[in-house]
Amino acid sequence: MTQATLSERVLTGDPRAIARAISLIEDEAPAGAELIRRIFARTGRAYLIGVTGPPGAGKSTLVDRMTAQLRKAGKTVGVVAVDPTSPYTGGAILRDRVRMQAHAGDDGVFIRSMATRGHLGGLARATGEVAAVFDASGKDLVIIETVGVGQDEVDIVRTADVSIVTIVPGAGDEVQALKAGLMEIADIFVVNKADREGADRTVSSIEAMLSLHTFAEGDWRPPIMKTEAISGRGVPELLEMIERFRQHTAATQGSRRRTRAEWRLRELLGHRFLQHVESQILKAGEFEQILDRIAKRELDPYSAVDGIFQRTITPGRE
Ligand SMILES: Nc1nc2c(ncn2[C@@H]2O[C@H](COP(=O)(O)OP(=O)(O)O)[C@@H](O)[C@H]2O)c(=O)[nH]1
Ligand SMILES: [Mg+2]
Repeated sequence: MTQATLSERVLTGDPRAIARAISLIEDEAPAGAELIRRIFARTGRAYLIGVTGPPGAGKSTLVDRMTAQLRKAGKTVGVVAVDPTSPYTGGAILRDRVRMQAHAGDDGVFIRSMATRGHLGGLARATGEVAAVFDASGKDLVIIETVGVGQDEVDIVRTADVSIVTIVPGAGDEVQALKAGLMEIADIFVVNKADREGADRTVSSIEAMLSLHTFAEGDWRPPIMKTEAISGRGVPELLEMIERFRQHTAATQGSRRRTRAEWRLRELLGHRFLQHVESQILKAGEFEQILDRIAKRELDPYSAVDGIFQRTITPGRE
């Protein structure tokens, strides 16, 4: 498949072309960047839903239910699931195979798990690009599932059009964790596994946290929804709430997308610069030598960066 035909086929929604495109992105192949260039003008139509929360909260189950419900309403959906913390990556991928099976033969759904290969910054970038592929391929909605642990995952979700934070009953720790950061990114809270004891208590503790925050008139106050992803209970209400949020933020969606563009631009630029430094400026092994000197306190990191930066902007200088 040539680049031109690949991008054209992605734009028609061809699942095989989408799969190929995602592999190029995952491999960080130059062809992946070229593909993004070709499809970029056709992105920006899909609505991006970020779903985050601790491992085991039921995010994947919930996303499946949401997908099924959206399909019933005639919407097309792309799902990208990222779980870098899972020691069972093999298992996660296996589960996602099962998830894909459930939608086999339906071109209106595409589900993809992202492998991590150890670098999270790259993962955040790749997730955004996979979302762009789904978007360009004509999917109405793109759901991004990530484990809410690190800054990168939080960044991924923060830049979605709507961010959903999932939590499970009896999770005192998780509510603590929410305070530490997830709290500020939630547009909608979901207490999943509402069939379990303590769901109302969890709702109350989130409510208590929210009450510490003052919302100006007209501000969106994050609602707290209860769901049972296993049975699907509460999922239609959640989708309705997403729609309400979408309407509420219609006027500000542009600035949110601009923030997303800014974040991606900065990230890409930083990545490109670092790549250039590592491959063109530093000699083989020099990065490690600098690290060693910093570790031994012979060199401070600011001076190290100054030196490298000078060499980068004035090539030929040692
Ligand atoms: N009791 C109960 N279990 C659930 C519910 N939703 C998901 N689970 C189970 O929780 C486990 C983790 O679900 P999964 O979707 O993989 O969680 P993720 O790690 O957040 O993606 C699985 O065994 C699910 O069957 C629910 O509403 N109630
Ligand atoms: Mg999952």
